[in-house]
Amino acid sequence: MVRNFLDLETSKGTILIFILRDVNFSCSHLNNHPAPPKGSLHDVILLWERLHPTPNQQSVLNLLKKIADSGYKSLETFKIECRTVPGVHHLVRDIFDNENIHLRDTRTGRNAGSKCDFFAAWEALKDNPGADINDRLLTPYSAWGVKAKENGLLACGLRPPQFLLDPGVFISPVGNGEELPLASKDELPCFHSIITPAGTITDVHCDCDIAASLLVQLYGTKVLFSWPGTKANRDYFQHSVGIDHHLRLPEAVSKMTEGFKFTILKPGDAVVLEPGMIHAVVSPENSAIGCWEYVDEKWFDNDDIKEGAEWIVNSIKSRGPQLPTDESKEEIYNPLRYGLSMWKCLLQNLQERQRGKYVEGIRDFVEWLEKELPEEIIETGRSLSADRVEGSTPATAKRRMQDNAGKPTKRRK
Ligand SMILES: O=C(O)CCC(=O)C(=O)O
Repeated sequence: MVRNFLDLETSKGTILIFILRDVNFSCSHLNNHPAPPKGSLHDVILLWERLHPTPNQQSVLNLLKKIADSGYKSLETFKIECRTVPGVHHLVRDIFDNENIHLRDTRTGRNAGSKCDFFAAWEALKDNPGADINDRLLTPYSAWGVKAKENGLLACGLRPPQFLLDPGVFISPVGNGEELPLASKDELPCFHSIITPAGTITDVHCDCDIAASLLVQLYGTKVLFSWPGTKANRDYFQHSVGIDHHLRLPEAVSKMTEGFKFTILKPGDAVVLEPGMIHAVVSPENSAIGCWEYVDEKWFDNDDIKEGAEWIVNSIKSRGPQLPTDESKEEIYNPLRYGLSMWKCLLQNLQERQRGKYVEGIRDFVEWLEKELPEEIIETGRSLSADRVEGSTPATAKRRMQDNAGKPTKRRK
């Protein structure tokens, strides 16, 4: 089946096949087409069997087969609306329009590589998913923190679901744990993507215990393994906090059974990663997922956020001065510092709009967390990338995002 951007640009017939086979975004010009079949675990296994049989690929293949035999539950997914179906050409433009993207060797987890390295392996695996990734010329790299730009994914007019546009929700305008000063709070929300070649397996990790992500599958297939941050799961996961490559996926699936979900994501599927959700993602084929990061005042209807924050603060502190080898002090606190900045922005918004219900609870939480984090972490913040969201303007950003969905985007010269 055709799924590359060169073919897309040279054959109208190919474009039609691509849309029918791969896409189930809710797009105005696609409304008359029947929904494509939902991806099954059987399809995922077939895709995975095509990969070069490294020990890691074999262990995930065995895991997929075990899950197929034992049955599984999935997270709730919903559709995201867009004006134009995202294609590889949007991803390519975003990759080149971002000066700094983060590239990670999918075999070692090391941050390294160039855009050339990324595309060499991406193209090789598209043509031949079974290519031997031990060949140094096709080491696969995943690209993450790739911000949507005007001629890239922003041109697709992806419409966030209504609940994200509520005034009690704050969507980060920076993404990826970057520094988020209060002065940036009215900038346009950031949508950024993670682009992974076939065979990518992430660590079992938790993005943030005090903020959520809304993930939107953009291209290809990804499979999400997830666990809620319950006491039992956290007790098990605690020793992996801040340590990359610590907990193996098969071990996590067999040991953390509480609330385990296995979710196959096809283009157009969206899913919420709740605060504190432990997860891992595997990519059976070249694929991309996009993300909005946010906080929501309604979480203060119960104590979960405070409890999650206490748990992670205590987990970090229990390590004493001896931090895990692959995280610096800044890095291990970064998700908390970043989440805290989002809560401060939301608090400011709520105060400006005189929405009183949750203000006191959020203010107490912010003050408490500020005392818990080392001073230098709060003061300096760590900037992971120099690139900022393009086209950001003050004040009406969120409303504009809603208004603009469905309208043509001005092209950049
Ligand atoms: O898309 C992927 O491969 C990884 C996504 C992920 O783990 C995340 O968004 O935290």
